[in-house]
Amino acid sequence: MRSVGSTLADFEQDLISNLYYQRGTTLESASGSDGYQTLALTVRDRLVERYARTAAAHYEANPRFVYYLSAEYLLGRQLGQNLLYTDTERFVRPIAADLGVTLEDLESYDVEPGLGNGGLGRLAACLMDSMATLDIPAVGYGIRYEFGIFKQAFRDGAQVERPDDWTFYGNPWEFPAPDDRQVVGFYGTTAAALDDPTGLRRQWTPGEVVRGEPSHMLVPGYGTQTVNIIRLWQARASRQSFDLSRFGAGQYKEAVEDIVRAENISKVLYPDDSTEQGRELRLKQQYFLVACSLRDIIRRYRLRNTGWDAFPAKVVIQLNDTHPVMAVTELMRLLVDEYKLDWDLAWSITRRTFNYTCHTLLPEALETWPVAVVERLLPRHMEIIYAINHFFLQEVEATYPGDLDRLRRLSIIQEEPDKRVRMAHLAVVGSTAVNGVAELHTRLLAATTLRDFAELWPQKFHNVTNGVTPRRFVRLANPRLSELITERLGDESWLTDLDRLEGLAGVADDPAFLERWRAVKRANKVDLAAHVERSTGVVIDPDALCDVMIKRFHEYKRQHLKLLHVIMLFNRLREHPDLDVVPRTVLFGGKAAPGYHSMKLLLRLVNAVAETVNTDPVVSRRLKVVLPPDYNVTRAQWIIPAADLSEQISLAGKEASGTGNMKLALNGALTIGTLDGANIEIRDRVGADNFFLFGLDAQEAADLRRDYHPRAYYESDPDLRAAIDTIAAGTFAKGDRSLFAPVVDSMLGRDEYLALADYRAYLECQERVEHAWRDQEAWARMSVLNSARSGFFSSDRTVREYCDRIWRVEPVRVA
Ligand code: CBF
Repeated sequence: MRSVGSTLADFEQDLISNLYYQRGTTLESASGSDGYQTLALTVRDRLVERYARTAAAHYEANPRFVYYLSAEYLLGRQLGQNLLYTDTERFVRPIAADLGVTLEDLESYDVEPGLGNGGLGRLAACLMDSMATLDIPAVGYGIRYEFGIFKQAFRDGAQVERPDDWTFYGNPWEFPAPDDRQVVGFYGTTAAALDDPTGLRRQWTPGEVVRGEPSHMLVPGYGTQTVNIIRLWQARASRQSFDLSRFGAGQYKEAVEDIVRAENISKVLYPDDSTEQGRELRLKQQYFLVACSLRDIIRRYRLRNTGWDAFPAKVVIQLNDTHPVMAVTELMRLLVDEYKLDWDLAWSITRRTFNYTCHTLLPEALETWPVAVVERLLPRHMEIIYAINHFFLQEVEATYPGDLDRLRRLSIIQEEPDKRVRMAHLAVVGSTAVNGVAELHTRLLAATTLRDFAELWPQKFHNVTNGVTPRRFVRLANPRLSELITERLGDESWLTDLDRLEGLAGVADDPAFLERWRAVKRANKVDLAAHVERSTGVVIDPDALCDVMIKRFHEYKRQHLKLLHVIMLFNRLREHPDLDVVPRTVLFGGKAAPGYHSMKLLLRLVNAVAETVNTDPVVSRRLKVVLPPDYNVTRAQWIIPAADLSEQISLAGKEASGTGNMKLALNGALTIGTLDGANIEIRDRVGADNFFLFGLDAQEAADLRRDYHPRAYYESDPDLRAAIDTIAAGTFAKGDRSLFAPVVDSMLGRDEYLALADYRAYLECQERVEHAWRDQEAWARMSVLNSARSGFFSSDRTVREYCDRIWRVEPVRVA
């Protein structure tokens, strides 16, 4: 086989031949999309070769593999990353220039696969990147949703969701692998297995069968030869599903019914679960993912191993939150029913194979499934859950004899108000290690949400603080800053050893360096201003403080607290047009779940405030508010390098970790934040003087919540009252008092996340921000120190911790 060459001439030659043989066109008639696809294929060829060598090295070494099971991956655009990782960008720029296009033109065709919602999916992508970079043998498993996270648009300020047909023009980065398809069953009946006197082995006859077809995306490591893969499953009907006779009889809809039902499984990311069918479809998706993946894991294991004893030594499966937790029961079913292992041995293998990462503290985010739904969809799995629970509760009873209350609390089955399977409990019972994603989160998990488990098995609980990949979120997102850092540190090794950023601290007092640091930020703000103008029509001032709140819209994250601050500024500037305030651009970015009506209304309010502020001739000179639509990984890469201030203002004790906070700090934004999630660790590292802290801590918040009266804050704080009254008066709704009344009612009536209690402290803290901003050199110094001391938040460090403490895997070098 001809191997790809490494020179410019080889690259050019490959481009021409891919254009010709793969796209079937010529230079003269190629479209922009042909240009992009050709480039992508040419870069991909370079990765394929490395992937082939990786596969061979892994086969040879037969190492312990990490299998990462995740319902979500937010990978971001692939072209820029793969050019960097193959060191071919230097070829492309001159070739593109000769052809009269820019790399940026070509990149605009690169569609990001939106196979996730937010932090959890992006974390999965960062960990996969770091595993490859650290030469860890790993495979990610996920679902190839036909439609990823919806595209957000605004109509009259309200969010409208448009389907994300991300593969419409074809995705050059993935390889279909139909030979590795799997068959998955649902519904049906179970019966006793004749050969099993214990009654623990049974036979399941599914009532419906679908195929899972994989394709894989390549995940290259940076600065190494390893290329791992993420395998994504798409549901297909079995071949017999097309009803030819019905079609012949003109019953076209009925003829394809089975096909449609099967393919719906991987149709969309997170089917709406407000209906019974939606809930069932979501569970079906989850089981589909784990059933396909486990069969594939076993297939891979058996390529080099025989018997089952070595299974936990060769296979470690990380459950990314509760979505893939049905894998615990599926592995038991495979081992006991299909491979005829005895229950105890199967359970010991299962428990030693799985680990579980919990990403939340919100009780409503810990999944539970109605027993009735599980029984119908996965009858055999429900039996297995009952059996696991039975043996587990015996263990509990032996440890705490007679403690019925504890049994009830620990049980995998919730009895009241309705019978449900608690997936987090199943995950903890079926795993060796359980981890939270930031120190506070892990501590609170063990003290509250999973307290009984932490008492029962303290050794199971670990903390692994999240991290982010510096390759995407510094090098690719912020080339100007990367160049300056490299120049200062002497080489690019900081990209794989992020603690080296500490070397910047030595120049944090050097005025010439600070000047250059500020110039980088300003240039990034000019770029951002162009993006913002293009997407919103609003012109923003690159010299204004760029105040950024980018994340999913969720009540606990408290975008409404930020908005109350904006409205206070608006009121002040209207009353005192000459007031000396720091010019600011407040940039929001984020989507609200389609069924999350209160947050959709809040988005609408943000847009309405933006419209009022930006068109006010007096206010808009000092304050701008923008909400560019469709926040995603690509847009994050535009916004983060330009941010001066990072808003991390969730109610303490609610944000598990946050990772946007890390990306922003690494790029030199200063954080204004509460003592929540990883903010605490960021503050510990960057130093209290370089972090704007405000608000209740987790304990104070929990105490206050017991007897909380938001109205009292409203009544005693004139600024707060004025801000809320401005909304209530219909100022942002052309006088309509009813449109945003639910926002006001929610703040005054319930204020679930104590925004009003934190309001005054937040305002005072914003005044400290203003004061600090007025000394631009001091601000730049703080900014440098934020980057310099955030090396800890590299996902390479996160992966190393998983490897050392949980996975116990070793790297395999690829020649
Ligand atoms: O751990 C990664 C992220 O996961 C979430 O986004 C999640 O979906 N549970 C959390 O909300 C974040 O705090 C966390 O950083």
